[in-house]
Amino acid sequence: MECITGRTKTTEMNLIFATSNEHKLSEVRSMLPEGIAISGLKEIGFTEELPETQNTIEGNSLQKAEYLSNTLNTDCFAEDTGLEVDALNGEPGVYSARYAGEHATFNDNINKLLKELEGKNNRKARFKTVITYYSQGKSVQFTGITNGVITPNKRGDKGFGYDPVFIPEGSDKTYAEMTLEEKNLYSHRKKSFEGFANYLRKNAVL
Ligand code: ITT
Repeated sequence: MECITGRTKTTEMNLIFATSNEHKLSEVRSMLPEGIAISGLKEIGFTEELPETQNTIEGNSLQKAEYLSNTLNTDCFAEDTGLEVDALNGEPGVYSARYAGEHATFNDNINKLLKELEGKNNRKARFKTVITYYSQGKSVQFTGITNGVITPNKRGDKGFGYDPVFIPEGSDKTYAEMTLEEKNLYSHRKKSFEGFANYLRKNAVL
């Protein structure tokens, strides 16, 4: 497979992760099994923005992986993540990155979310990550979902995105109050990545 750009003497393989989000990159690096390394878009010198014009998380995940694979003639994986809030009919969902506008910051998006939820009792939400592995013209997807609630105010300064307002089920801390290791005990991204790693193992890629 082309995406596996080479094995070192210790049989480490390198997968291209089609993301320019450095936070996602560090999180995935913290959950990699033995024998696998990843390179982000910056590291391979790819500076173009990947298209994300689909209206589902699955669609955008596939679009990013397929675009990079076809452009560079290489195998790779991509992921798309969204926060689905019950009282907002599943919003911001696929639009999580630009909820408060095209160039919105994490804070802008959180402020908009908290405003939209003002006076609403139902604070249930879930993070959903869909990884697409695009290999030799074929795609396979792995989904990770974590249920939780949206807090009334921001708490914590770790992590990124909506982390300061999301408490996963089973914890009393927001993701932003957790170390990376703690976040990985609950993480939507970790769950989808585990599916991907199992697939690589089963298919004797790892
Ligand atoms: P790439 O497309 O380059 O991978 P992106 O930042 O555009 O990066 P998405 O389209 O998947 O990523 O946008 C998801 C947004 O959802 C992201 O900008 C964050 O605001 C938020 N998000 C994703 N994962 C998150 C997490 O683990 N914790 C909190 N917020 C998260």
